[in-house]
Amino acid sequence: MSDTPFRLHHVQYGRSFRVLWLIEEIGLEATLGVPLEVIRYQIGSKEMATGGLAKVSPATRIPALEIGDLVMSESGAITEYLVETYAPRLGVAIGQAGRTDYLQWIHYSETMASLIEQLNLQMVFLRPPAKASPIVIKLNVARLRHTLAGMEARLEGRDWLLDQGFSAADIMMGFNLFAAPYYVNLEQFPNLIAYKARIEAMASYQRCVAREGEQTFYAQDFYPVPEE
Ligand SMILES: N[C@@H](CCC(=O)N[C@@H](CS)C(=O)NCC(=O)O)C(=O)O
Repeated sequence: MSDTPFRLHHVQYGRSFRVLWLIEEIGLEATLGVPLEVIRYQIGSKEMATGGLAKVSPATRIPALEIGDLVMSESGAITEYLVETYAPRLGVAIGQAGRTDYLQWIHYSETMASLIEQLNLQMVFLRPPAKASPIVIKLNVARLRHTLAGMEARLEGRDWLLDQGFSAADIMMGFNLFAAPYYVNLEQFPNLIAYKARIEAMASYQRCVAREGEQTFYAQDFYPVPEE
C-alpha cells in the first residue's frame, strides 16, 4: 500500500483537526502502512480558493481526505466512514444500542461549529471598511451558549457523550471546545471544563496538537460582544 495516496487537506485547528485526531486515535498511518501527507492551507487564502482543493472538495472547504481513489469531504461523513472501516470500537453500528445517540452527537457538532464559524467571520475575519454587527454577534453568542448548555446537560454524570465510553462523537464535538471558549466563558459549564481536561489528557489528542503547533488564528484569549 506504500504508493497509495493518503492525504488530508487541512487548515490549522480547522474542522480537519477532527480527521487528524481520528487518524491519530485509530493509528491509521500504521494500519495503512503509509505516512499521512498533510496539505496545509491558510484559511481565506488565494491558494485555498484556487489551488487543488476544489478538485477534492465540492464546496472548496476543508477537510478533504484522499485514500487511494477514495475522496471525501465533510468531517462528519469522513468520521463515520473511517470508524466503520477501520475502528468500529469508536462508533455504534446499525442495530446496536446507542446508535441514535451516536448519530445525534456526531451531527450536533455542526450545529455548534456553524455558530463558531459565524463568530469567526464577524470577530476575526472582517476588516474595515466592513463592520461586524453587534446584534448578530450577540445572537450567535447566545445560540452558541445554548448549544454548549445542551452538551453540558448531556455530560451530567457521564465522562463521554455516549454511555459506551469515548467515541468518534467526542472527536466531532470535543474539537468544538477548542474554539468555543474564545466566545463563551466555559466557567458556567463545569461538566464541559472536566470533559475538555479529559480530552486534553488523551495521547491521540496530544499527538495531534503537537502536529499542529501553537494556534495562530485568534489574536486574543477572549472576544467579548462589542458594544452596539
Ligand atoms: N460541514 C463541513 C464544513 C466545512 C467547513 O466549513 N470548513 C471550513 C474551515 S473549518 C472551511 O473550509 N472554510 C472555507 C472558507 O471559509 O473559505 C464539515 O464539517 O466538514
